[in-house]
Amino acid sequence: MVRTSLLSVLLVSALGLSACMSPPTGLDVTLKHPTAQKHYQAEIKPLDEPIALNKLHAWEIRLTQPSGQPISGAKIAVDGGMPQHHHGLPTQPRVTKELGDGRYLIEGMKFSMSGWWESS
Ligand SMILES: [Cu+2]
Repeated sequence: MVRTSLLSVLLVSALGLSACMSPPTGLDVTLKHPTAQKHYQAEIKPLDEPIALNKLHAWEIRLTQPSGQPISGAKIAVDGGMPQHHHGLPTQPRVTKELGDGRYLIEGMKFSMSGWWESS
């Protein structure tokens, strides 16, 4: 099982950030990180942009060795939530397809509000 370090996604909808809390400054919102044990690199990207609130959408994750060699046959668990609200993802996204070249399709992702989301 591959566990990536936390990837932060800042979702700013047309409504702007919800008034309750603003995200911390200096947040790393790059979508490419080493995995927790630093054995692999993980890069995620949404397949539909801009990301719509409260709509299911898909992401792609690409796993490589530090050398750039793609990794096939990985088991990937998707989890996440909003650190400032102490709630998780509203859905249980999962990898549904291996796309080749180290890429995997993640379906069932949904953000229920704008703000700071983290996935691991
Ligand atoms: Cu929230």
